[in-house]
Amino acid sequence: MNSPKSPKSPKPSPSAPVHPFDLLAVDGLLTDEEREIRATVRAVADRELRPHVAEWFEKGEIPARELARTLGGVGVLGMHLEGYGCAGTNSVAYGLACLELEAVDSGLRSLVSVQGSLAMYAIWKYGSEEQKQRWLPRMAAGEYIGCFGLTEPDAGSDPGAMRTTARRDGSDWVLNGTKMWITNGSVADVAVVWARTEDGVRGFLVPAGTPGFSAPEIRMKLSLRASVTSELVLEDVRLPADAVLPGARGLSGPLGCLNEARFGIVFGALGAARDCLETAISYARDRVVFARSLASYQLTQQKLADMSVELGKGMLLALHLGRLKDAGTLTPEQVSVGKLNNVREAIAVARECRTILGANGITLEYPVLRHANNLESVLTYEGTSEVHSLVIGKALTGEQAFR
Ligand code: TGC
Ligand code: FAD
Repeated sequence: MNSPKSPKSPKPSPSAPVHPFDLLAVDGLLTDEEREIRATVRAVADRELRPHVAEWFEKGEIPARELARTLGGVGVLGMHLEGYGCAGTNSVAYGLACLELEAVDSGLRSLVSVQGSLAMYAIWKYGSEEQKQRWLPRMAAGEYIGCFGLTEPDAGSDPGAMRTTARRDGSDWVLNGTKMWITNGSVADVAVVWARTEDGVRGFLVPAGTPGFSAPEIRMKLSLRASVTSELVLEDVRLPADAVLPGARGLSGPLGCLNEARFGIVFGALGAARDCLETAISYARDRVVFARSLASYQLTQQKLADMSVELGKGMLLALHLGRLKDAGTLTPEQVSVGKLNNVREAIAVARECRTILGANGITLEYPVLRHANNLESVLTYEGTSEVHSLVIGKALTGEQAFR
């Protein structure tokens, strides 16, 4: 006997897509205040930054002063610091702001990281009360720009090999040396410069315009083009006794600042990845290949699924580290886990998204190759992947393998 035929059901229409960040419902782990801060930064980024960023990148020029004032106006410069005109938010909110800025461009997040987590943090943590009063409120407002000079032409991963010196001459200090790859350098009003002294590594505040100090810009970059990168040249730069940061002695001074900036990158890199993935999903849904939408093919869906999984895992990791930081227990090794993983995955996502966009993916019409190129810098600065692997290796084995 023939079984009755079931009525033919119509082909289901595609269901409403889920945003990759909503797959794991991570938003539910944020407080209302964190979500509000994120929304504010995202709105400003979409209104003031995103429409211009491709042009800035193409020209290799940004209106740094104007941007600093805009970002200072939103309150993101040194936003996780207390007092001195800083917003005093928690670390997760700061991370989310970095994420939204890096969703536009890593170079813009860099401006904020260097200002808030490196230059301002160094003054806030190690400076005298006078230094804090002089610099921090105007840096928080974006009226002054700061930079952080640690790396040298022959000392990057190994800052302990720095050659820049500061020697006493009466009560003055005299600085000589060259710093390299310094974000915000040519536009900075104040440079935090780390130098070797008789007493170990010390930090100095060098105001722009000090005789003997110059900051030539580094051009012809293929990455982080929407960011100012410079050399700092110090030729017999004479500074008064009170230019030294009293609270920092030894390499732990600058390395303590790096923890702050690396933390911002743990979140920030996910912003670049999110922007790439959103672009690729939207492109794949619209693009027709072999008579069907690119999004309907299993190979494409495999790519999108894998990338969404990494994005979700990265976000959970960032949030966990943020909660540890706010509880005051975050260790440098944990920051290394976050920086290593999230930047490595973000650059893999950016490159994979580029394949989905085909030839369109190589243009500035779409953000993906711009993000991928930027992430090459992010992979290198604030400790290369290799350095962070070695930090984790040391924590696991007790053996340092740096030297
Ligand atoms: P080591 O002997 O291990 O340590 C020397 C002293 O520093 C202390 N220390 C730390 N303190 C705070 N935070 C950390 N993460 C620290 N790591 C080490 C350590 O306890 C010791 O203190 P003390 O009191 O005993 O003297 O130092 P090492 O010479 O073996 O180097 C270790 C290594 C390789 C991990 C470190 O040098 C390193 O992190 N290298 C990478 C350099 C780096 O990341 N440079 C970044 C420059 S700034 C930048 O890139 C800005 S990019 C722009 C943007 O952010 O957008
Ligand atoms: P190197 O240290 O020469 O490393 C070269 C390669 O060797 C890397 O792959 C590295 O991982 C590997 N390596 C190093 N040591 C080991 C080891 N022990 N074992 C195995 N492999 C190893 N610096 C600042 O101070 N302030 C800034 O504002 C700043 N902004 C930057 C902006 C941009 C766009 C860029 C690209 C860099 C910036 N930097 C800044 C510099 C950055 O921090 C350094 O580039 C970084 O620390 C690496 O140093 P390096 O380039 O000299 O590479």
